[in-house]
Amino acid sequence: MKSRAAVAWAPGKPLTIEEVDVQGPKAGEVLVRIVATGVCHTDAYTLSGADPEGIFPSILGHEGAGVVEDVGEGVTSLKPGDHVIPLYTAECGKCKFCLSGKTNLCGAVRATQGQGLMPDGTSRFSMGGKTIHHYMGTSTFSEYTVLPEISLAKVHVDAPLEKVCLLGCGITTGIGAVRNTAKVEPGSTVAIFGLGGIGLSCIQGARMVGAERIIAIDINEDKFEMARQFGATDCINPKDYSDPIQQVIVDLTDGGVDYSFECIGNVQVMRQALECCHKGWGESIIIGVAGAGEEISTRPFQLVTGRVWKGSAFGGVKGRSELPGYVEDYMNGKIEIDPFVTHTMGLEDINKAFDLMHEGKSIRSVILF
Ligand code: NAD
Ligand code: AHE
Ligand code: ZN
Repeated sequence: MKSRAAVAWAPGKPLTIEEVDVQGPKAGEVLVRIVATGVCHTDAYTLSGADPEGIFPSILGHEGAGVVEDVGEGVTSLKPGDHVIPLYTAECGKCKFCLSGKTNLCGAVRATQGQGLMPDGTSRFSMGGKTIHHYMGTSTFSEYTVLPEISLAKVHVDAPLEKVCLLGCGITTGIGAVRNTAKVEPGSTVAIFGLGGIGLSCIQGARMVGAERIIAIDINEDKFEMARQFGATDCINPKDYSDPIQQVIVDLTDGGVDYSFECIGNVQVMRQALECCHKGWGESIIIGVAGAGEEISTRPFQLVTGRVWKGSAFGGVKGRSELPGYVEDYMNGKIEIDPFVTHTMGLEDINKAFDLMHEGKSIRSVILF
């Protein structure tokens, strides 16, 4: 079949809207009509050429929601008409990772996913006979996309897809990093570096779990108003200080924070986030994604004296079993999504969504098909 899609032909080049060919679902696969998709900074990161797994041409997008159109042989858990959120972190329920009880990372399809291919090693997308690669196993910048059954969470049919698409990445990642990865306790002091969709979701999560002091840090002060609305108690612009920002935060908090979150993808800020943690117990969670070749560093003494460095992917959330609950929490008012949607547009304007992100003017642009 034909599908309208935004194709990334080369790093650093704008996406172009094309009519691509999409092959129907093979065994264990599902054809989904995407209704809405957010644009996450990770899409921009891969488009920039900094992602070692970036492949071109490809169809980016990993924060979508849609409706099942068709299922391949052997698919039992989904049927046409079901409402779904694509998962870049699959959940097979059977692999070593899924059975470990220690991680949400699943090993079943991750290798081929990273090569821009379906689990059988081929792509369902092409144009004029030329292969176009999948991205993060989701490719939500196409009206029709094909995913493994284990990469789809079935969600409540009444949930507004143009909102809950953001649970496919940003909002779940931030809330999950606070609740699952850091396990922030009531009364804690936290610092959140970077106030985009991910950082604001960490703030939302921190307020949900009863953090007492929530310090929000960004170099774009336009982000502070929304940070305060979500529960930030202090908003700090590092540019206002001559001292290193980690020292400023240590001084403000009687020795450092209990938990910090890096939501930017900047390795210097990752160091600051670790070093603003309290001696003896402070934990810093890396969420931001850094470019190929970049490395983190600190004095080992920071860890010897009890600070802990961790990372979080999709907030430690197991998509098939836990994401339907996030959708219901949105529907019953426990999770806020609406204020994150600062812009909506059609697929033809998708490059504008990237411009708004780079200009620091949007939190999330949602593309409506
Ligand atoms: P965004 O562009 O919307 O927000 C980033 C924010 O960081 C902006 O407000 C920007 O002003 C701020 N910032 C930039 N440089 C800064 C600095 N030096 N000091 C303080 N603030 C600074 O991005 P987003 O969509 O929220 O994504 C944030 C990061 O999280 C990206 O690296 C993205 O790839 C990553 N991410 C990771 C996961 C995961 O599962 N680990 C999931 C989603 C996104
Ligand atoms: N391809 C990159 C890795 C990018 C990365 O870390 N991705 C996050 C999700 S970002 C969503 O916006 C993630 O889930 N990582 C775990 C995984 O299995 O990819 C690179 O550097 O190679
Ligand atoms: Zn994302």
